Amino acid sequence: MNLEFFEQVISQIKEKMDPERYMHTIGVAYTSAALAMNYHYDNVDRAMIAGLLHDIAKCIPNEEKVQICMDNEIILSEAEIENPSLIHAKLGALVAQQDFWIYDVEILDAIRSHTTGEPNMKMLQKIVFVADYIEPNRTDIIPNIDRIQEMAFNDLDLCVLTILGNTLEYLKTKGRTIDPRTQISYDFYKELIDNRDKNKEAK
Ligand code: DGI
Ligand code: FE
Ligand code: FE
Repeated sequence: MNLEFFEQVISQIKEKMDPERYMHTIGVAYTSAALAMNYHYDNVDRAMIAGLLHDIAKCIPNEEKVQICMDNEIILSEAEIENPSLIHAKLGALVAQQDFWIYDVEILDAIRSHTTGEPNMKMLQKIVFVADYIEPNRTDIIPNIDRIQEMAFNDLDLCVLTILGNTLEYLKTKGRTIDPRTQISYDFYKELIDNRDKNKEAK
């Protein structure tokens, strides 16, 4: 572990974030590390860094988020224009590069996909996506969180599907716009789990 780099990242995120977001970030970092060890992901440090930086763009005011994307020729989807808070995922990948010199594609992809998910995610993307939802400092009230935390360590794909399903359900009850990426990710993992179950039955 490059301790100096970790300490630098931690002190910078603490400066950029409000205390609640900072607590959540530390929670996502250690939960990502725990999941990485659980699934024998080859690089626990990488998981920690991805967890530490996943919400790095969250505390940038929305108008500024849009402006920075325009300045950097980052194309925004309709859903992002309607809900600028969604932008923090792709913008986070840019900030990680520009301010933290992170060029590791696995880390950048994990930051980029952490809010909506993505079909066929790589291990680190799934780890950060799940850690973001289950980390113990989250103040949102999540139904059945104990069961989802347990599932995270036993069946990562099913856990991704469960989280996407809960998110869609939540967005529907709140009447919020659904980003097509969230729906596409759900459909992908639904089919994956359905096929897996069918194959199990056939055996
Ligand atoms: O940044 P965090 O709060 O830690 O977590 P996050 O990046 O997963 O963002 C959570 C919010 O994102 C949550 O309120 C649900 C919302 N979200 C996820 N998918 C969609 C979405 N919001 C809209 N409008 N549409 C989506 O498809
Ligand atoms: Fe986020
Ligand atoms: Fe988060």
